[in-house]
Amino acid sequence: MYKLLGRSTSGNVQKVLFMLEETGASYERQDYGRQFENTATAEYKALNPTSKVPTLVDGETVIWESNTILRYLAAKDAPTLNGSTPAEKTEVERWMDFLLAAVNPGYLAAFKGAKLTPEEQTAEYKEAVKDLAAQLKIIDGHLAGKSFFALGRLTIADIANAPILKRCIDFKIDRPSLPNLEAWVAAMASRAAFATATGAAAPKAA
Ligand SMILES: N[C@@H](CCC(=O)N[C@@H](CS)C(=O)NCC(=O)O)C(=O)O
Repeated sequence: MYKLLGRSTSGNVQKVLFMLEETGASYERQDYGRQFENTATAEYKALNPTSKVPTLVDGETVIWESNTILRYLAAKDAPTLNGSTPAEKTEVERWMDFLLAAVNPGYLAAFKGAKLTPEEQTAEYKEAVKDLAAQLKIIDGHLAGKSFFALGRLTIADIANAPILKRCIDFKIDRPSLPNLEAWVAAMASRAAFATATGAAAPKAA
């Protein structure tokens, strides 16, 4: 039985929940982070020195960094959720790295700035949102004619990106039309595992 430490409202915890729900793994989640004020303790830091969530405990093995957790769970429980050859793996994992390196800075800025009035928005905030829109446009172009990020099937690239990109398209920000990305988000949101992971009801099939 896996032990997942992290509050269910965290996008990075939701990635891991989505994965665990998709594979049907046996797990329990415990509330850690933010309002629970329990990640700065020596006990938690011994597991995860960053004091962030999520942390996954699998017996003696402790893993932090949500994308690393996804790679671990795929390798252990569901190898088809990653590529099988080194080349295939790059097709999957580049989109996980792109999420962290290219999307995340603008995502965090938009997330933190969501409650700002137009007068309160700084030039730095506007620049970050503009950059986020540019990164989302790249993803939209990649997803043209595709149902999944890579290999024509569900992989950890979709699982890592879904909770965060759903939030990105829901932000009330200035952005171009992103029809391929929106269709992909709708398809991810219709999966029971995603709905359970994010606490949202899955939209009824049309
Ligand atoms: N790169 C890390 C980021 C982890 C992270 O920033 N987690 C946030 C929640 S999404 C956090 O721990 N925030 C502080 C808290 O909840 O106490 C990962 O992907 O696991």
